[in-house]
Amino acid sequence: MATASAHHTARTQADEAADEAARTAAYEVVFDAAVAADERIEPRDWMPDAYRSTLVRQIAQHAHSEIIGMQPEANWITRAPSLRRKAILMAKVQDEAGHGLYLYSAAETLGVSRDELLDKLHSGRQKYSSIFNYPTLTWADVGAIGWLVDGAAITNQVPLCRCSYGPYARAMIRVCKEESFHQRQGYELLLALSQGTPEQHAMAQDAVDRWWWPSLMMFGPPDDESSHSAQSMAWKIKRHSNDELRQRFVDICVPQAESLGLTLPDPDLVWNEERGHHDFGAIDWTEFWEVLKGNGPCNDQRITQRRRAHEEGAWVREAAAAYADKHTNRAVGSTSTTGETGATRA
Ligand code: BYC
Repeated sequence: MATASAHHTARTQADEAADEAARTAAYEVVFDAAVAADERIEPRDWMPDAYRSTLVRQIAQHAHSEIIGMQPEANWITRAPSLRRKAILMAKVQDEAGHGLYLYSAAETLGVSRDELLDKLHSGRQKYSSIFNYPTLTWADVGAIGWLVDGAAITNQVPLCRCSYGPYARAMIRVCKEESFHQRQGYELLLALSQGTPEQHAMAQDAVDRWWWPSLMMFGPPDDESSHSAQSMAWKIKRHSNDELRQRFVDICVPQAESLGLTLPDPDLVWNEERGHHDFGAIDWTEFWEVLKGNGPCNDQRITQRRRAHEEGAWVREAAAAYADKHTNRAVGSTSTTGETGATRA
């Protein structure tokens, strides 16, 4: 009897495994067809584990970049040269916090919590954009960040509005609108400096000299060294390769630099009639990989400040949780008299 029962159990397990494999294969067909038809994948849809983990990696990295990206510019809020500039800069830095929130929320739809993601950022297990490891040395850096860094971000993010994952694509629509506003304020700030005194012009040029190459690195490694691009493009998470977007950005910036009266720091930058694009000089990829390894000028400072902000914000999170508990308890307590469920009331 015992042997027959064990045999039966083994057969049942094998059957279940076969059923599971058949179900997964069927789900996969539906998923592939949705991606091929440019339909959106939504949180409750079946998706391959690797698709989910790629999205968590990219969206988390993006969210972390937004909140770490607040630091270099916040550095200038107290020293903005006028009330108008200060108000604009404060609004911009707050927008970046908002972008972080949209993105953490998009990541949460994939089954990870914000706490878990922040923990990974703080312990160095997840990345943020290389660009935010450079210092903001002068007021003109605020303009260069707006023009170049937000400009690069828009170039990268507009195609993400068509990303196959619905919540990420929808978050990008609003982010891109706000980023274009940021880009224009940076351009306007740099224009004012460029057309100002010789010292102001020199300050604007110096900022562009320092931010140009790191901005080109924001698009990620060259295509032949980009480990995730091929799969992410097949899944329509990414719509263009790193090099394609970098080229698009260079082509956009050249005429804008001319209008600004500033020079892009690349002697090899030249229009190539045959390609219909600008050729540009070699990027120092050693510098990029060093920054990713934690050896950029501000890596330690950025992560130390982020951890401190998180610790100092603990009381806010605790207060919010205590308030939510109180609210829920009150709602549950009132169930007996109203007949409503606590969950509905909360
Ligand atoms: N920095 O296979 P690849 C903003 C990593 S914030 C650091 O090409 P993928 C703003 C990459 O993660 C803008 N790491 O990767 C905020 C991978 O390593 P792992 C932030 C980089 O994902 C405040 C390895 O290199 N924007 O706008 O296919 C103020 C190989 O790369 C970087 C986004 O996050 C980098 N630059 O493509 C102002 C956009 N590049 O993960 C402005 C969303 C690459 O295997 N993200 N790596 O350890 C993306 O579009 C893509 O993730 C990337 C990289 C194009 C960045």
